Amino acid sequence: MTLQRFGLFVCNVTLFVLLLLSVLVDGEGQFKGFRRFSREQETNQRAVFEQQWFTQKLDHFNGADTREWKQRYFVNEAFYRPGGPVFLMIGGEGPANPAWMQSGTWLTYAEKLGALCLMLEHRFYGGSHPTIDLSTDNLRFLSSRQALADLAHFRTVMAQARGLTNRKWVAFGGSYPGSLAAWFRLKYPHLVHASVATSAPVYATVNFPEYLEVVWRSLASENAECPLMVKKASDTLVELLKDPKTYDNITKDFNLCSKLQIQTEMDSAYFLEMLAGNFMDVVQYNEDNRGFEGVIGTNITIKVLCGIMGDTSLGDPYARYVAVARLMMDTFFIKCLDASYSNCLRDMTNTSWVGPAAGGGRQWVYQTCTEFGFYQSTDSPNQPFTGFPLVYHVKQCADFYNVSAEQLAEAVAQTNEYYGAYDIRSSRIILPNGSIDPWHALGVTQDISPDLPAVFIKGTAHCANMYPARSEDLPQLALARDHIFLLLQKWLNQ
Ligand SMILES: *[C@@H]1O[C@H](CO)[C@@H](O)[C@H](O)[C@H]1NC(C)=O
Ligand SMILES: *[C@@H]1O[C@H](CO)[C@@H](O)[C@H](O)[C@H]1NC(C)=O
Ligand SMILES: *[C@@H]1O[C@H](CO)[C@@H](O)[C@H](O)[C@H]1NC(C)=O
Ligand SMILES: *[C@@H]1O[C@H](CO)[C@@H](O)[C@H](O)[C@H]1NC(C)=O
Ligand SMILES: CC(=O)N[C@H]1CO[C@H](CO)[C@@H](O)[C@@H]1O
Repeated sequence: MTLQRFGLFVCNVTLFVLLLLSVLVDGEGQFKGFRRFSREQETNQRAVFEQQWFTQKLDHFNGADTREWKQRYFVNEAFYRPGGPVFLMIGGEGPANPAWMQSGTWLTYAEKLGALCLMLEHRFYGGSHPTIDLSTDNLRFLSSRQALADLAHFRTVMAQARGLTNRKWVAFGGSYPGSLAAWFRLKYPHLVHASVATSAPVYATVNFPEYLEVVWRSLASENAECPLMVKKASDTLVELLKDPKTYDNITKDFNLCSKLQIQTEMDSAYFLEMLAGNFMDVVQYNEDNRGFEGVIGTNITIKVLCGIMGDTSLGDPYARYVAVARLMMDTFFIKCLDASYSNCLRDMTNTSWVGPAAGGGRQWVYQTCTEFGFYQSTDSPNQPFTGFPLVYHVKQCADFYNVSAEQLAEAVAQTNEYYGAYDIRSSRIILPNGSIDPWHALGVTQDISPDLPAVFIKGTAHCANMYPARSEDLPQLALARDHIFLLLQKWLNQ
């Protein structure tokens, strides 16, 4: 129940947020999910875009293993003109949201180019269940490599079935699926002609302290005092946590579900990260247009949070920090904050498909422990928060999946070895990034070559260019969308 504002009852929203894929997933399921709204919407949309099911292999890398399962996908043929290209939207770390079959910038491109549009849900998320449960043993079939092989097989079979083998296929994705879009083109160049890899973290790293450095800068771009006030408040809270006599007050201040108990460093780190998560989420998605996905609370922006942090009538910076937490709880209908790491541990180790973290939290954190890291630690001095260092994140891998720090480090190194990290050797991949999105720190921010262009969007957040255009969009965002279109148009003529 922690940050159920994200619809997932998982710990550590921010991890998810991370990529959270924002995209396809209904908000990262986890983070942005706001499932209670999107569910209703999904039902309406399903009437138009029926979910369909595709037979996949459980293990693409073992010819002797013949087990199969059904993967969910969606089709929109409304824009297709015979001879046109095929657009493939890649699902990520949450349920694939059919809202994307109805709106989104990729559809405006599809309309102009006469493209057939497909969206494939990622294995282990949403309704795509390769195994009977989410036991750690079964999760070994969850990886980006298996996901890319799913995409390759789907691409091949769909092309044969629909006579699209000679059409040009273009992959789209944002956040983690953005990385998959780049890697799909990289690893399967014969199957995909071009990719748009939005807000894609292509460099895997166990420790990702730069995330919070960008949060500092993004808050400061609103108002130089703002991150200083956040830091003051966070420091005050850390001091209070040293004295158990303050716990009754803290419990009341933040409306905790039960009296605060700090027995281990994990308990305090979990609580501190949850509160910092309010700022991380808002910065990552500042002023975007996720509302079309059914996401609520998109009017809580950096400006709103910095307004509260600068409002002396609310009391000292700590009192303003409390006000921010209260605003988030009200906005997302959270009755009380569950600050207990042991509850988080209980939820994250529940292996049922209907369990409390099955919306994607258990699966995504598994991927971070076995492929990517991406831990948004407080290990840098140039950021506002204290108290959730790398060890806290690494310990979760052991607690949830029995993955050691050494295994984690080796897995992350292997990911970079396999995909090449920043050194992408490919062509026809567009790499957009937003300057206030903390994820740009792991993305490609400069053209690698004329054929691997970065598209820099000053002042926008995570995946902004993928959402449907609005009249209030920054001019540079509108220009970026046009620029991407022109590149695609050019490449489709090659
Ligand atoms: C708890 O809050 C009350 C009211 O603000 C304050 O008077 C009291 O000193 C606080 N208690 C502790 C232990 O900080
Ligand atoms: C955000 O929108 C909701 C619903 O329209 C409204 O109740 C709330 O006051 C708004 N919050 C802010 C900070 O603008
Ligand atoms: C896992 O979650 C489900 C659904 O909430 C619940 O029924 C089940 O008892 C949980 N399993 C364990 C082992 O806690
Ligand atoms: C955890 O992993 C270690 C080594 O990888 C293994 O020896 C041990 O049996 C595992 N423990 C559990 C509970 O699975
Ligand atoms: C914030 C950031 O890293 N922006 C970069 C995005 O990519 C462009 C290249 O197109 C760079 O100039 C920006 O510095």
